[in-house]
Amino acid sequence: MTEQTQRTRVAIIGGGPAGSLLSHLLHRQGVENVVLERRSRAYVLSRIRAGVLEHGSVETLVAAGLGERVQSEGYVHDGVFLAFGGRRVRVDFADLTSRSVTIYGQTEVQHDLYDALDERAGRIVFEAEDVALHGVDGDRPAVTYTADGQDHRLEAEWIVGCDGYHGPSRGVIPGDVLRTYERVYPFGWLGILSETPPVSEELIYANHERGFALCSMRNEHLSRYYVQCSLEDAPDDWSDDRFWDELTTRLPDEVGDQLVTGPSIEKSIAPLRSFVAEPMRYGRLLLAGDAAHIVPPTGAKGLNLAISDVVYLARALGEFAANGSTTGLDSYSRTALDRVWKAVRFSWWMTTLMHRFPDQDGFDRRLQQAELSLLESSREARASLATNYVGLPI
Ligand code: RFL
Ligand code: PHB
Repeated sequence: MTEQTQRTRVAIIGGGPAGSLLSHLLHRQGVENVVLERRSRAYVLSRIRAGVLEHGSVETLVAAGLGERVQSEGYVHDGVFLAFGGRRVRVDFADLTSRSVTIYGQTEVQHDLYDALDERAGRIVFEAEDVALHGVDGDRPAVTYTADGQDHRLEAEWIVGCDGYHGPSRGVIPGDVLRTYERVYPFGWLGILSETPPVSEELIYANHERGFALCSMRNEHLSRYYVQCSLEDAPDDWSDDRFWDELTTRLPDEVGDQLVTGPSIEKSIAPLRSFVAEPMRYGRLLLAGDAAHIVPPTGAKGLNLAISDVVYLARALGEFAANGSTTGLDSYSRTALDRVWKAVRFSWWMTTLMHRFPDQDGFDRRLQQAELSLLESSREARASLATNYVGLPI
């Protein structure tokens, strides 16, 4: 079979939020690019994931001409609640930071990105199989793949790995260069989506002796709830009734009493992990989003980090395309990792504060209670949480 060879400036592996936003931002600067996505469009659009956009993520989408739906259909939230010991503390983002977050599902962000790609007839290859990277340590890197039964070779100036945690990009960085840092948490999150009105207008993060719970939403008719569960559990172990009972138990009575239950329309379990790969550039390969780092969902940072990585990268690649300067590309890894590690710290801290750990003793439990009590009494403690939650500057 003959191989089809094509050239582009930037080859992007992975058409999730990181890859498709990067493609869009490059296109706006006139930088030609091609996205290779392993899955079908319908599959990518059906993945239920993140729900909270930081202030800076919304600004990025708006500045990129992608703001129409997020601004009209997203829900601006000026605070969240922390629940513990049968009571609730509100962290008032508007008062503490003059900023807010927006509830707008990752699925919707992905829809907007694919629609924008269609409009400008951008190049994305869905169901690209056997993607492999070549020559990233030289100046003529290439990606080979199979699509529609045909072998292809895509030559580029730069390759960007936006292929998530399991993608092939990170693996081409030699073992003596790549450093990884990891923490695996001894529990998972069981999440459900249900066509019921959310129990609270704002998110509630609950610390309870039976484990963590989170009340979130997608809109006024669609709720997203999570409970901490064992890693040995399967979604089938959790009937809807068992889920609602457990959630109600873990919430303060005044909230549990208001909970409207109904059949789940999606139910899944996600493990929790912190992971960072350094550096985020090797030769002509750049990594962005989950390909380089994973955070537990407790701080709602995963999608937002993918967006900030891509903002830095689009700037740096735009500069290279305009005048051949590698200044931004040379500092990309350092700049991105500085922000990544702050989000890793915040997500780890929120996770540690809010969950029940299997080996936790009385001392650990008292520390959690002291920290929650501090958040209740100290404006400065709440301000620190709020500053990180609404998002550090990009
Ligand atoms: P994605 O979204 O994983 O996209 C990577 C894309 O690369 C494709 N790919 C390949 N393409 C070509 N060839 C290959 N060999 C490939 N291998 C993989 C994949 O099909 C996919 O389309 O990474 P990206 O773009 O960096 O975006 C990151 C976010 O998706 C991620 O950080 C968040 O969704 C994380 N996350 C959550 N974040 C939150 O802020 N709040 C949440 O509630 C939340 N829930 C979640 C999550 C991530 C989950 N994953 C990854 C299992 C729940 C889950 C289940
Ligand atoms: C969600 O709505 O899916 C969600 C919200 C906040 C989080 C994690 C997930 O911290």
